[in-house]
Amino acid sequence: MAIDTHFLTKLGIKKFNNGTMTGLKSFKSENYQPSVSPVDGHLIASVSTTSPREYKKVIKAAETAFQTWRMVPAPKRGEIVRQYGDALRANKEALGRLVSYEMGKSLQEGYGEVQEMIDICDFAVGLSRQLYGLTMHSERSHHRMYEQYHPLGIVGVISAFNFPVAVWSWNAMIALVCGDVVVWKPSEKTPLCGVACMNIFQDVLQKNELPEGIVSLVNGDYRVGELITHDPKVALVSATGSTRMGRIVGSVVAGRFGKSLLELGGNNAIIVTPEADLKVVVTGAVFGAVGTAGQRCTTTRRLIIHESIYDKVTKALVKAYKQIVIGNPLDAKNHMGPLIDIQAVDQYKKAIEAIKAQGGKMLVPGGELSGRKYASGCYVKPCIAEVENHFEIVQSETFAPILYVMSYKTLNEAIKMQNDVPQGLSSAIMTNNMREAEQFLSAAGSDCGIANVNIGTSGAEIGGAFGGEKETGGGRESGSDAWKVYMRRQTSTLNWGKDLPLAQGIKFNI
Ligand code: UN1
Repeated sequence: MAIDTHFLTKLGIKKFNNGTMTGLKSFKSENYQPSVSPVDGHLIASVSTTSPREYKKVIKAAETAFQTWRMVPAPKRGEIVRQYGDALRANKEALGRLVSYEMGKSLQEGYGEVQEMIDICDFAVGLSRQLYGLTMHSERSHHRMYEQYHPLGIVGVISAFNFPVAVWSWNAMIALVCGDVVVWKPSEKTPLCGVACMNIFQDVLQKNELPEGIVSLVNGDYRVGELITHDPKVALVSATGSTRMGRIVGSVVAGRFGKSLLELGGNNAIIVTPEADLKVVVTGAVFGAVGTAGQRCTTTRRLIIHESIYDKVTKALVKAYKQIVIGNPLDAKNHMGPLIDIQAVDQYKKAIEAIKAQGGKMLVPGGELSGRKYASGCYVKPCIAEVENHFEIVQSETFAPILYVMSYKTLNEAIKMQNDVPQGLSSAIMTNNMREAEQFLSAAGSDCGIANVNIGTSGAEIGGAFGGEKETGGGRESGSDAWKVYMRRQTSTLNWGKDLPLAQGIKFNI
């Protein structure tokens, strides 16, 4: 499989040039880390990693940049984000290809990720004029009371391989209009996506004669992440990844009274009622389970199907799975690309073994794909397993295209099953019955951060707050009022009278 990698040059990544270091171009690193494509197994480039000494310099530059950035009026900060959005539009083709090549998702989804970045830029530009606080009526005469939001300082973003550019943007674009500066550690599996985003942003900063420390990149494995989580200079740590990682990040950051925003594992289910449209069910479930090769935190992992339509729905799914074409994700005729690496293939195979050992039955068998087309060793078949919700393997998140199916008798029982997992990110119901839909969305319904009707569990828009409950970590990123996490709230009371009345009617005469 010969892949044209011209897009790398367009993004300022010179092949095999030992990579580009951080937003601070002056640094030279001693250590390099290879980025290998799961698509064809080729080394794309080696990227320099950040040493603890370099990390300190990055933080120093970020601190200095914050002194300037926090005093730039918010709508002017929005203007910088607007320019970044324009630069992304100009680079959508190249960046979308890089996402697809370095991460392995389909080209359509690679473009979709860049579109998600553009959308959040637009959202953030509007937000830059709407960072509203409330005003309150003071109980004291000639007093005015109001609240205002100020930037926090340095925001650390630790992102995962599966959305190598969009999730950083959700955080960074909002943080930037809020007046924060951003230090980003991308996944060590997709560092070039980080380098490319940074090159584009640094161009915008340079054109506007702004300090380069406003956004920077640190690169490396979990040890670089630890530098961020332990650093009291990083006011907010926004981390996306596994529940295991989030548990550590959350407790370390809480231990130093920092703020954290966690977006962790999901175990997302769709309830299919007898009043669902079969076409909507099949499209929603298959895209939800197979899109991004099952490596979204919003991936549909469980289908809870009413017993009266169980055979019909599972038959339709088995038929649809036969149509799925797997291969080079840069080729538009393939629906599904590879998993991220060989370790992920191992996890997938182990999960299938566990399903069988715990009493599950494969309706569509899985397995690793071999042959020249799949020489990277990262391609697998999407599979469907009939299970029970309480199985240990079903209760945990396997980042792979494995869809669990199970049946239910009453909607109460289905909702209980949907909620009966440790995670709480996304959920859906397929029904045309208003009562069923409203019950699912009620306080006695889904316990997840996202609850959809007649839509799959994945593919959320940026305008809503994104995140989930329980082991998903409780954080909210992206739209709605998620911006408030990136700012500190200050309540101010101003006395414009000539006396000093005390609150609560207290008298203190001297
Ligand atoms: C993730 O998998 O971490 O809702 C993010 C979705 C995408 C984002 C997923 N918009 O599926």
